[in-house]
Amino acid sequence: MARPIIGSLSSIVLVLILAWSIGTIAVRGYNTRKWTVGGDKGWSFGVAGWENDKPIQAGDMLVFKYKPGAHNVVVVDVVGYMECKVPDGAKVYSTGNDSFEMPGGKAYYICSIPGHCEKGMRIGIPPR
Ligand SMILES: *[C@@H]1O[C@H](CO)[C@@H](O)[C@H](O)[C@H]1NC(C)=O
Ligand SMILES: [Cu+2]
Repeated sequence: MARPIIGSLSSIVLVLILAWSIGTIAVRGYNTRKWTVGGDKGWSFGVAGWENDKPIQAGDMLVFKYKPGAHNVVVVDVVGYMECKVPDGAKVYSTGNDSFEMPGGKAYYICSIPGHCEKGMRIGIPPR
């Protein structure tokens, strides 16, 4: 017995929607990248500027790697970045392997251990 036409059509539509979803996820996964901040040196003194020539985009992951206890990571705003100031109540990440997904706008990260931000432990992305 032949299947009703309506049933076949909805099956085809379902398959198309599935294919589109898988394709979209695959393309997104392909386009997003994982960046180890500072490259081989990791999150360390003088890392500021590392970001300047990197095509980091929204959705990419930023991974901060460092020896736990030696440094930390705090998400700040542009003032915090420029003046090396940590906002009250800001969350301090300190596992030594802290990941952040790049938001759509600008993102700023500093190390809040006294003196470290001034010694180049700050990045602003995208740089321009
Ligand atoms: C760092 O964290 C990521 C996920 O957050 C994990 O996949 C990876 O194994 C971790 N690496 C180390 C060295 O702990
Ligand atoms: Cu530090």
